[in-house]
Amino acid sequence: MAKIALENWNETIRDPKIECMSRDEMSALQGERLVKQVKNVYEHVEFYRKKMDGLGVEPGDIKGIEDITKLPFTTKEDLRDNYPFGLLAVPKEKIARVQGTSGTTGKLTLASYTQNDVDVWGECVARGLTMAGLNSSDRIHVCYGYGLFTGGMGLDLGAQALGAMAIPMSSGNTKRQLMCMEDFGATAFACTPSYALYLAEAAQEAGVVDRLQIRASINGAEPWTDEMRKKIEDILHINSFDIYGLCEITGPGVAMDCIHHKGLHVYEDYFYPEILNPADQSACGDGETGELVFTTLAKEGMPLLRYRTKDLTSMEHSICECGRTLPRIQKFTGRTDDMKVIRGVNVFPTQVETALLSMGGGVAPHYMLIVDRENNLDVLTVMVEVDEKYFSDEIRKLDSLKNKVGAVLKQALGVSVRVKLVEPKTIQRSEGKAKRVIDNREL
Ligand code: DLL
Repeated sequence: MAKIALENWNETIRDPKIECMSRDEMSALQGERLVKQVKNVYEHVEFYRKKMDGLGVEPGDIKGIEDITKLPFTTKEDLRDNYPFGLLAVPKEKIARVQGTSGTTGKLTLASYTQNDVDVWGECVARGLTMAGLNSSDRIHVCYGYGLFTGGMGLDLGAQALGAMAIPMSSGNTKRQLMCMEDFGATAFACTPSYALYLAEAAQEAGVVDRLQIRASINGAEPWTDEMRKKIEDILHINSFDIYGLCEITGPGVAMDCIHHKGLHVYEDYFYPEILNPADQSACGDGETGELVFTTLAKEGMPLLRYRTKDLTSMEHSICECGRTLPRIQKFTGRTDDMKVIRGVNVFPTQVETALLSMGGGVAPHYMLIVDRENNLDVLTVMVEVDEKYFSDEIRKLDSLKNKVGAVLKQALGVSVRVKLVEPKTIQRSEGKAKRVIDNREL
């Protein structure tokens, strides 16, 4: 438990050449990488060749980063249509790792990485860890889930690239997390911000805060506020940092905030960011909110052109007090779709619908998701209408149906759900776009 001294913050830039590069030099580097990448995907990915042909754009038309607007967009639906390996730009034998996240229906969104992509990913996370004041002598307790989700593996790769010790705890079992944190002398930890606050309060309640050596926490994968950051910092006497990323682009390590907390620095040498007006895809100026769109400039396995993240934010290009010239994206104000992040897991209402329909009766596909935060942890309640045919006064039958729905939804979403069965025709029908989610968390 010792906050990192502020006078050291100017030493927390891992790659000053890149992170403090002048705008002209950065644009030249991005342009060079984009030209190569476009030629690469045109030659190796049928999907992009067709899309570019459809727009009448040839690789030769892309001469610099300013030509990016000539290129086609890629959406999560395109990934689904080409699932699992249709967007590879290399033979499958060259893929060293796959990672995944929820798709809009039953299938995952899958991303494939070559060994070089994995190394770049680790390097980007290591830049973030360095930005948080960590170095090779740190012991980083990772309580993000390990598995297809990129959280555990991403932070682990970052610790490895930094030369630090990774403690691969994965998620769950708070008591054990605290015990290991203390016993192993962890100096930093990484998890979702809501779990970080939960852990912090559990440490406080158990009276172990003073026995911990934690100096920093790295938190992301879901939206959170500055107030929440300050709460975590105050309880544990540490500095907490926001880390952003998405599986399709690389996982955590696309952007991270520095000690000044004036937005998250984007590693734009690898991931070129655009902020576009969702209505007409025109470019937003600095400070204007729009959809964040990324082009992977050097990815080999599954490169993506102008990938529409559906995350809403604004960007700032002014030089940060930390000296970095990397642009900063602000905390997210929402999404253009109805995806919710619940305990770090992306949940789409359409997944609920697909799962309910797969049950082959018992419930009607009329449902509502209600998200609350209890004791700093997200709770998802799904209200489901019971099918008229099945509606019965027998509590035993309804209880068994409720348990079945709960199990099916947990399986489909990857998070536990509270199920509330309601009578037929009680969930409000809408004439326009159905409102399927009520989010009571104040984010
Ligand atoms: O959540 C990667 C990650 C892991 C980031 C660990 C940070 C830490 P996905 O599962 O693909 O990847 O979900 C990506 O989660 O489009 C955002 O909507 C949301 N998200 C991720 N980081 C943040 C953040 C990982 N710092 C989706 N703030 C993204 C707000 C975030 N939302």
